[in-house]
Amino acid sequence: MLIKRRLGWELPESQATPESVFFNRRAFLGAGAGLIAGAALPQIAAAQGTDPTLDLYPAKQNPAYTLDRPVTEADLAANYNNFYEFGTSKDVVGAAKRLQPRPWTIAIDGMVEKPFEIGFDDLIRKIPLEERLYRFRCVEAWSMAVPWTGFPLKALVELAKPQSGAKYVRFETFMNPRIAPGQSQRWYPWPYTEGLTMAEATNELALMVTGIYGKPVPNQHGAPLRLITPWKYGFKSVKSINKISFVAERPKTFWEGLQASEYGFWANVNPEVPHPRWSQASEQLLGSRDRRPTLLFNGYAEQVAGLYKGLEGENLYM
Ligand SMILES: Nc1nc2c(c(=O)[nH]1)N[C@H]1C(S)=C(S)[C@@H](COP(=O)(O)O)O[C@H]1N2
Ligand SMILES: [Mo]
Repeated sequence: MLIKRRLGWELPESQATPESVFFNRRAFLGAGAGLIAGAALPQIAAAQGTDPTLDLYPAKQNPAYTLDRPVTEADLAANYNNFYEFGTSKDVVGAAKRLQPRPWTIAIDGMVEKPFEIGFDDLIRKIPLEERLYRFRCVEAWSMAVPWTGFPLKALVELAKPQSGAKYVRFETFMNPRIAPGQSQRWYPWPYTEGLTMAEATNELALMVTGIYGKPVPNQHGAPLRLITPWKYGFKSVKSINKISFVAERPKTFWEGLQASEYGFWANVNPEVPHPRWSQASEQLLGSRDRRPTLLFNGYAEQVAGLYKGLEGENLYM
């Protein structure tokens, strides 16, 4: 049980990992419990049926990301969700219990040096985790502020080794109507897909999330792996990802497929550009009477405004 089993499709670590990431990881393990304990703990956890990544939490907080508002209560965030695979109400906790986040394999394909699949529990140990406090703004004009745990998407892009022709990253959620009843509703363009330009994907803010409030991410928040792009409306932050593709053409996203006149590819937060059916000027903080003015790029203009130079002709804010 303590011997790490390597499945046929798994690359030896030194092959799959760029050197910088590989050496970071060794430094990371060396600083922590040590190589032997670091490798054994998850195996024991898996055998006991507990989450095999518990030993990675809580991760060290990155002090570069600070908030201008209180952190939303964990219970509130965990009980007010959008996860259409499990229903269109905000109360999906019960239905989402059917999601099985183990075993979980992520396919990396498209325009990469060599497509591969990787188990989530292997992936999470290839890149050091950190905690970040981010604002989060849903297109429906409510917002929250939460501590996410994860790693920069940029590190995963480096691991994937995209070819120069790759211009976009496309993310896909699992597809299984037997566990996700919403996926039986044929008028939705399942599976849920999202996309970013390469420049967006390699921006320091784009985070692959594995945890929230210092623990592995629970099902309703998108276990075991989701995206968080805090300068964009929440629907870009696709949950329960099992495929990441590097492509030349701009991917058609789930919400665009459903209603292109209301939900576009870019979806950058902008208080001055209303949704066709409501204003985006202010937002309701979850769990508070406080309505706040919405901030351009959700307050992250300094980090991301430069990504959109020369794209002024596009529908950047819906
Ligand atoms: N697969 C999937 N991802 C999704 C959604 C969804 O319905 N399915 N909803 C999106 C929307 S609209 C929002 S606001 C956020 C909500 O994330 P949270 O429930 O963790 O707060 O998830 C996004 N990611
Ligand atoms: Mo949303």
